[in-house]
Amino acid sequence: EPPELMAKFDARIDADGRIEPQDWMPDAYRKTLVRQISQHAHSEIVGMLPEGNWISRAPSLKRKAILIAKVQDEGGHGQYLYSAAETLGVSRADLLDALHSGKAKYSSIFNYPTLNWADVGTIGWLVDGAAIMNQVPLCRCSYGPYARAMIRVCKEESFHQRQGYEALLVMMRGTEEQKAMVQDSVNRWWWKCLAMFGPPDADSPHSAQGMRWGIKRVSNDDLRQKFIDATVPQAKVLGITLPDPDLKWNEERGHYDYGQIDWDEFWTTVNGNGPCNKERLSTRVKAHNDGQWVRDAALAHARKQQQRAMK
Ligand code: FAQ
Repeated sequence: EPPELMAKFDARIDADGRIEPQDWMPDAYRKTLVRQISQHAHSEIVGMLPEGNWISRAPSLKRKAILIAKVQDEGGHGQYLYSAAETLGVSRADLLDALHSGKAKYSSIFNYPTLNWADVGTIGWLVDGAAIMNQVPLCRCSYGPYARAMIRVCKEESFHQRQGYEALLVMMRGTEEQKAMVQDSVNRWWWKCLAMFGPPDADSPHSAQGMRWGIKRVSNDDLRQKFIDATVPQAKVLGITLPDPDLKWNEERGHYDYGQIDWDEFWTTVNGNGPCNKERLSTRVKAHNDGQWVRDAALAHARKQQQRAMK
């Protein structure tokens, strides 16, 4: 790498400046961003599936309209993120190939099933809640296009989080069966959401470099702790119990202590063997193949427009 360009890049990072697509950047920085942004894009697109399963079974017209809008937003987030990744010189088609062939990662959380209607509320409250906690610092990421995409994404995620929490509040004011459904749902999702923030800092190979480059602003463990501290009071208002006997306020630390996350189960899921990995991937591949005619038609239309403009 040319030393004078490297020095200029380092100085920009040290001054907390932004790197833009036309700027010189070290190869490893580019690769890290392509890895993270594409994994993030894939998560948004695969993340449409668990909740999408409930659109046809939503309990009212209002809930159905909200859920359709929410799932569409996630599709939109995937589009902004693929566009941000393309500014780094990779093609969307190649990124999608990597997803569809099972080579690319996406968030572990989307490999668990949505078993009851409360899961839709819990995903909004906890999964979108965890996503916001992780994404707000990414609005200050050193790579301009990613940081800017995150601003709009975070605004939409806030709506998602509130609609989920509100749906659960309504259920908690309902019948005993409804309350039990919410508790069952939170029991199943709580620990998986804590794992969304990634492995403990000591076992996170990319953290040190990501922090040095200003891609990561807050560590995996610090974000996890912030999420727990913010969520415990919300669980109290809701009237549910978080499924962790070790969850206790620690006066000295000024944070909640919490129990052990099952990292073996996390890695099993990340490595393709969670409860729904195969189903999610095959649904995604089918959706992509079924949409081929739309992409063909859009390209044919664009070609025609271009020919007309040249006449
Ligand atoms: N799942 O060294 P680190 C959403 C992998 S929110 C699967 O700590 P890093 C919204 C990691 O990739 C979810 N894999 O890595 C929504 C790496 O593997 P690699 C998406 C995970 O990058 C809500 C290895 O472990 N959000 O979609 C996970 O510094 C509701 C070592 O880890 C983002 O992607 C995991 N949970 O930190 C949509 C946010 N955690 O690549 C629909 C952007 C770690 O070496 C419905 N990403 N791994 O093979 C990030 O902030 C970071 O990439 C982290 C991981 C924090 C996820």
